[in-house]
Amino acid sequence: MAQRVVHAACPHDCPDTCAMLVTVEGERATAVAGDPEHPITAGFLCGKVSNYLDRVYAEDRILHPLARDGAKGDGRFRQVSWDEALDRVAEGLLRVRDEHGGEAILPYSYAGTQGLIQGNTMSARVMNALGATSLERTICATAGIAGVVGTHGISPEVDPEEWPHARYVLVWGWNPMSTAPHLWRKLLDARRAGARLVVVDPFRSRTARVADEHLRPLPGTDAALAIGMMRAVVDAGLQDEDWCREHADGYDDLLGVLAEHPVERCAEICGVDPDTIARVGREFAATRPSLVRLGVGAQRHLGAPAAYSTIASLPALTGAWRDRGGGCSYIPTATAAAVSSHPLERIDLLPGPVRTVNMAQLGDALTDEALAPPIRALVCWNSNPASIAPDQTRVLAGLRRDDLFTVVLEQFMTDTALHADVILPATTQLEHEDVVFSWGHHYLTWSSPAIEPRGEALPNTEAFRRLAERLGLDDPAFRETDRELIDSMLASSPPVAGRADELRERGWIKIDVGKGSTPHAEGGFGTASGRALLQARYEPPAEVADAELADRFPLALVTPKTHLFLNSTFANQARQHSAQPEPPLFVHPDDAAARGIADGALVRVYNDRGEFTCAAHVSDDARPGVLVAPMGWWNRDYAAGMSSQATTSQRLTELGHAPIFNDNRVEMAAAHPSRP
Ligand SMILES: Nc1nc2c(c(=O)[nH]1)N[C@H]1C(S)=C(S)[C@@H](COP(=O)(O)OP(=O)(O)OC[C@H]3O[C@@H](n4cnc5c(=O)[nH]c(N)nc54)[C@H](O)[C@@H]3O)O[C@H]1N2
Ligand SMILES: Nc1nc2c(c(=O)[nH]1)N[C@H]1C(S)=C(S)[C@@H](COP(=O)(O)OP(=O)(O)OC[C@H]3O[C@@H](n4cnc5c(=O)[nH]c(N)nc54)[C@H](O)[C@@H]3O)O[C@H]1N2
Ligand code: SF4
Ligand SMILES: [Mo]
Repeated sequence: MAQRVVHAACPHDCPDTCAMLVTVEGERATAVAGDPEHPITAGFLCGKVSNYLDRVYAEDRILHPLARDGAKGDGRFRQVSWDEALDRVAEGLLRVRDEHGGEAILPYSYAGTQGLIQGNTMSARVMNALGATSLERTICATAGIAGVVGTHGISPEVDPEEWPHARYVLVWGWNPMSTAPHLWRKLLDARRAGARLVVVDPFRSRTARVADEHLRPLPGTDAALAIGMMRAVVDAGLQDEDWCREHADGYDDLLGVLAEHPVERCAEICGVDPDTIARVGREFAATRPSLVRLGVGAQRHLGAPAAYSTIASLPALTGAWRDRGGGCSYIPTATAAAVSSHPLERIDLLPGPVRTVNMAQLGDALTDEALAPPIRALVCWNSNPASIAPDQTRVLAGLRRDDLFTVVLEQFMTDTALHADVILPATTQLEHEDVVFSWGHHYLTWSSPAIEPRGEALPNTEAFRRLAERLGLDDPAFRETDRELIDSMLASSPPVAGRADELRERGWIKIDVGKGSTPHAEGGFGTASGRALLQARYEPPAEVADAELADRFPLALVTPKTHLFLNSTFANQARQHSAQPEPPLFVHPDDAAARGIADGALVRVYNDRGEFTCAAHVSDDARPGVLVAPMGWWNRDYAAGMSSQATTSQRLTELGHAPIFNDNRVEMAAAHPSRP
């Protein structure tokens, strides 16, 4: 049979944004592989996505519109036609708008696909035209972005293709072996050439396990650790004063703050040995090139914006930006934002100003009786809030409200879809066209449809186009095709304008923002002054540092990512699930012994917000006083039907408005059979 190979892009929320090659025979995709030509993908896909065809062709995919036929959450639906489904959705949304105003409608979406077109384009137009509440989409990395941008401004940062030049790498709150396996290989290249790798993480993650050295601060105390390192740098005279005076502000103030912060005091706060802090600080300053690579994990704390500003100041203080492969990387904001779908959202379609609800406060938004107008309709795509939003007890209580009209566009029957009134079947990446950005490297990737949509599935854009028609929205904006959306986005993005053909033909192009291989050797920072702003501020975590709360809830809980799921995606797929069938809770032997908990025993973990039950893995992979419950499993995998998300908080950081998932106090006890 005739065989062809189609350029696609992994759409999942991962900094690696892999270029995929899809083999198609006749009507059917028969293989997916990483593009061997792509400098980051290097010919392989990760263990989450290498069997992507199992997802596309899964028997339990939602392939037809469904209408609820039972109580919310019990999973009884009946198949309906697209016509009937769209009539119901249009009728439901118009009724809510007429009775309570457009703001009673809440859109809810995140990065289920990172495709710029299937993300939030036609959907945004429809929501804007309805005058729906605006969703603040800051559930992931914005606390850290606020922090590093405060120090070095919008920047391409250190291109991962330059990382192999580094000879000292501080991996800070990042577990790339699981969460960015292709970027990880760039650090392996550096190691092969002799780099030392130091991981900063309370948990012995896969990455920490193979590092040369592992520092284990208490969650949320990273700023204290970084201040201790900077103090040791200055005590040893290893700072790069010339570079700082030429390219940074705040140098003298920084010295003043450091003078008041002896390493020993920092060590007490973060729980890392002072000699180790001082030595690692001096090694970082004395080795060239030296690189700090921040992860997303260390910024889920109340003090994270200040912490990320502080950590980003360490490589500036030591002049690390001078060298190829030296400096600071977190998210290359300059390249990630170079191609933006924001103008496609058409905020001009809004009838007037609307309120904003933060996506991490969905629980409150759905249950707060004082909210005026109340949320009466929820339209959800590219996200699974029943699993990934904090304070699950409140989120589920909201989703179960009988007076809430819920529409979910999905590929699978997630915990969120289970609560829908109407479910619309969504295509996978092989069935629609898109352009995918990266928040880890500097490439933009094209994704062609390889096969026809399965069943009656439709791309998000097409579902919203048809809905617009049902709603009587007749602006030409609601008839633009996906290709027209892509073309206008690329044409209005200067670094890629005129390169659409190249992008489509090769599958990917590198975004060049003109900063070269050492973007800030001579300053040129994205701050207003063009100079870096040196900072050293420790703002304590909300719960971890709360001594009173610690009396009742003596343990800190962190809920990082797990190896074979991507957030809650893939947790329902047979291969991935069978490799990690149960959610583990890592418990240090001392904490287990103090509570009479044996390895493998079921434990109940609780605080004032909620509780969950799962099996204890007693191991010093956990730090004393800190429990680790990787996230992503669906609720049915937990003994009592609630996940670790039942304990997490809806509180937000001040800068960046991000949730503080890893700033969480709990207690645990053996779970008795009578109390599952
Ligand atoms: N396999 C897999 N890959 C993924 C994802 C996934 O779910 N699974 N999710 C994707 C998404 S959306 C994102 S945002 C990225 C996230 O990628 P990462 O940043 O790697 O995410 P996490 O696993 O949440 O956190 C990394 C580490 O930070 C540690 N940590 C927690 N609190 C602190 C702290 O206070 N200080 C320090 N120093 N460390 C701390 C955790 O123990 C964890 O080992 O990964 C993406 N890739
Ligand atoms: N406790 C705790 N909670 C966390 C985190 C944590 O570290 N700890 N991390 C947070 C972070 S960093 C993030 S980014 C969020 C992630 O939160 P979400 O973005 O909600 O992530 P997923 O769980 O992957 O859900 C994405 C959903 O989109 C669907 N989907 C994929 N492609 C398409 C498509 O083309 N169309 C439609 N309609 N649907 C599609 C998938 O089937 C999946 O169900 O979770 C946050 N929650
Ligand atoms: S999830 Fe990440 S590493 Fe895996 S294929 Fe997708 S982009 Fe690549
Ligand atoms: Mo994320």
